[in-house]
Amino acid sequence: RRREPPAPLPQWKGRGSTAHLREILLGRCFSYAGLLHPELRKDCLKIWEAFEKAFISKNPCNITEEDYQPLMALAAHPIPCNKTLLWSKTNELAHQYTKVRGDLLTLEDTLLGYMADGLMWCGSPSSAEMNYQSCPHWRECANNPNSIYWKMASRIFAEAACGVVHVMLNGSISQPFGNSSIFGSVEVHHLNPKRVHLMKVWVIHNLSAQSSDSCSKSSIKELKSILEGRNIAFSCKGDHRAVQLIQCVGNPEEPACRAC
Ligand code: N1C
Repeated sequence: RRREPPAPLPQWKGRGSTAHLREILLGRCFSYAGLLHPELRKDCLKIWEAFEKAFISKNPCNITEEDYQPLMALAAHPIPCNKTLLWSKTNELAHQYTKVRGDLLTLEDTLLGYMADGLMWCGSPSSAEMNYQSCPHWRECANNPNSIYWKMASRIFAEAACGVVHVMLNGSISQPFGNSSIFGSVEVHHLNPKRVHLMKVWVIHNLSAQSSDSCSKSSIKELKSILEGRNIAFSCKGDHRAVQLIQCVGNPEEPACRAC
């Protein structure tokens, strides 16, 4: 009797699930929740099962926040007031800053961000396996497992913020505040004005670019007006010395670094 060959997995344009995803995610969970923050008392096996259940055997273009609800509930933990650092298009620098200074926390310094940082994952309706070959690129479909995860984790992170919130934006691109970025479309709109009274914006430049007056750029003014419309005060700084010193560690010969 002839057996049907397994149905081929769909070919998407994005990179496939990260090899050894289970081991990496579990390892990161044990490292964050077991070693770094044992007081959180998280059950990492349960967290992995909830993670997997969100997208396994499902159409990777049809993922909803509901799929991730159980995971987000299991992994949630408190974040202290005045410690939130948001960012957009400054991924590396923002994380270097929190590592060096230790006074602010990004989403990657929470369990949900720490576990998933840099990883890719998706499944397919015809199989109980992960698709290691390819996953939908966000341009193919917005409701893919990765995009929904970051959107939802970012929303929860913003909702939990209180006191003063910081954001690091990239002043070397034409729109430091982009209203289709996760920062511009999700986080800004989910800060709770009853708990967050001020957003401090840092606009960072490439060392080689002469720093123009970035805080007066129209893109930053748009952010100011959205925040003030939501009753959250706004302040902006075009050059932050501690951040520039971090940039200078990597490029000590830059003219901008000579006076450091
Ligand atoms: O779309 P963005 O930036 O504005 O998203 C950044 C914003 C931060 O404030 C974070 O709190 O949203 C949160 N966030 C992450 O923490 C994160 N880690 C990794 C959003 N996205 C994150 N990623 C991946 O980077 C994810 O794949 C997402 O699509 C990109 C967004 O980066 P961006 O455009 O520079």
